[in-house]
Amino acid sequence: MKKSFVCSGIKTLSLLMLIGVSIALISCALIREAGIPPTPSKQATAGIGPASGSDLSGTAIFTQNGDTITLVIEVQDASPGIHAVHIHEKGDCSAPDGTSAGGHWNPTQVAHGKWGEGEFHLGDIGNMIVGEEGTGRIELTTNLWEIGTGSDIDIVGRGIIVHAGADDFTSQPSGAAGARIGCGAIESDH
Ligand SMILES: [Cu+2]
Ligand SMILES: [Zn+2]
Repeated sequence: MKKSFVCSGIKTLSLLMLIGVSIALISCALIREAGIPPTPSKQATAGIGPASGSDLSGTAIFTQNGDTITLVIEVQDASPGIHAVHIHEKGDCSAPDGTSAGGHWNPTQVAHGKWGEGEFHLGDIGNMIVGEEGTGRIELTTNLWEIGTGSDIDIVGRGIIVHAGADDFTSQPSGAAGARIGCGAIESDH
């Protein structure tokens, strides 16, 4: 009687230990999975050069994580003030005034507007403030674009345009932002 009681105790203890070890192993696996930061799956960049006689230069970097793309645009040697920034149809900066980049990139065929409010072009990035030192930065995170998929909402092959003036977000078709003082073609990084 005593022996079998001890044996059943050991059996129960073994079972509990097995369950405990299993829980610990599963927990470790789950923690490890959750702890891995998502690696950037795709990136695209545009080197922004001067247009319409400006001295402006800069970069636009698109980085994708999962379904989300973060765009960071930085410019130097720009005139102080508010400058509209858009994605235009074509990654063609061959014209000195940047007009070769075409109109606003508008794959969803809606009215020009302000990003995130009502109707807006997928290229309507917004206004960038440039300080006295001539530098400006604008950041945007979205799941409305794709990188390198060849779809209608793929930003690769499009153009980044920086304007002389501010976007009023209402004038059609492009916000009355004035001359094009910066231009860059968006290219996929491999
Ligand atoms: Cu524009
Ligand atoms: Zn627009």
